[in-house]
Amino acid sequence: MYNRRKFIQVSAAGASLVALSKSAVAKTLTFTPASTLPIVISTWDFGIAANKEAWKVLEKGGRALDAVEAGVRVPEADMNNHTVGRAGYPDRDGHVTLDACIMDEFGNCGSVAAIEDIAHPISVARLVMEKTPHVMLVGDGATQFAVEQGFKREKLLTPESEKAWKEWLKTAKYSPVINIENKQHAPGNQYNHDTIGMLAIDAKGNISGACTTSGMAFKLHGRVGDSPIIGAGLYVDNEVGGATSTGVGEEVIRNVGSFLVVELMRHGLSPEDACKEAVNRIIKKKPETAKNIQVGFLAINKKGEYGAYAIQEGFSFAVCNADNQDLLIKGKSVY
Ligand code: SD4
Repeated sequence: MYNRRKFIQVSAAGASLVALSKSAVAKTLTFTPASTLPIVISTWDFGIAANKEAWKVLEKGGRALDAVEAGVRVPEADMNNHTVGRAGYPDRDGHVTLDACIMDEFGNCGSVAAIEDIAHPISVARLVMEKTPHVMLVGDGATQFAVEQGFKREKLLTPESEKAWKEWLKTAKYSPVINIENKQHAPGNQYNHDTIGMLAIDAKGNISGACTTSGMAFKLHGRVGDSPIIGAGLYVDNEVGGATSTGVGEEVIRNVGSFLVVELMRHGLSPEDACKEAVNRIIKKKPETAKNIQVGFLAINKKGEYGAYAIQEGFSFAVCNADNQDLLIKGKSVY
């Protein structure tokens, strides 16, 4: 999939002269040129198609919230994407359980976790935000709410996903072993990457974000990753910027990753440096674990400057604005 795309390496355009008044959290600071607004960015190469859908909203002067919802619905519907939405790989018991969250410029947020039988969890998350006094609904309650809101209830396990799961069952030990998914399948491979995290700034300068996934393939039933957790898989502060993550969610949750990235930007770091610092925090806390897993962060600040950083090579992100709707950028990484 990646070979079809021509990656564009972002240059670290010299050292920034910004001096941090707080602690010196990053040794080398990088600078990302400000982009034209509106803008939408998202994780992985399928982010290009998702961004284009979001762009239809943004170019007409629409709201970033509407753009990110429309954008991430594209991979949610994609029958070739086995890590997001309706064609996602199931858990160890053969259930497709989906996680998603959304956040707007006012700090409103909504989330669903381990929802089953509903193809567009991001839209359910938006309705949790807009129509309930809650932030998060999980499992059967989330499905019940979705059905009450008029969503179609349908079995999501596709024949292809079922085949992959049955294949996995041949060798998998049916017992909870830490990170067994990663021992069986290298981090960032086709089983375990491709969560979409999307961040947009509209023409009014307002920021929103969305994140949606089927989580780690063949996870324990009931496992929830970082993607639906506000502050872990996604965080937006309209004064500062937004961040989202992809990869092994447990490590992102432990470090409240996306919130951390936004707070680092608040204290003056560029988006790339903030992502790098969050990645380094994960590595520092669990160096042995981190060597063998993938986590990537993607961030944008209020000016439209963007950046990303990952533990392992192979992370990419898509950028779309008036100048270019097709940009795919190779994320920098520690290893
Ligand atoms: C999770 N973060 O459920 C998600 C999975 C993912 O790239 O992003 N994979 O932990």
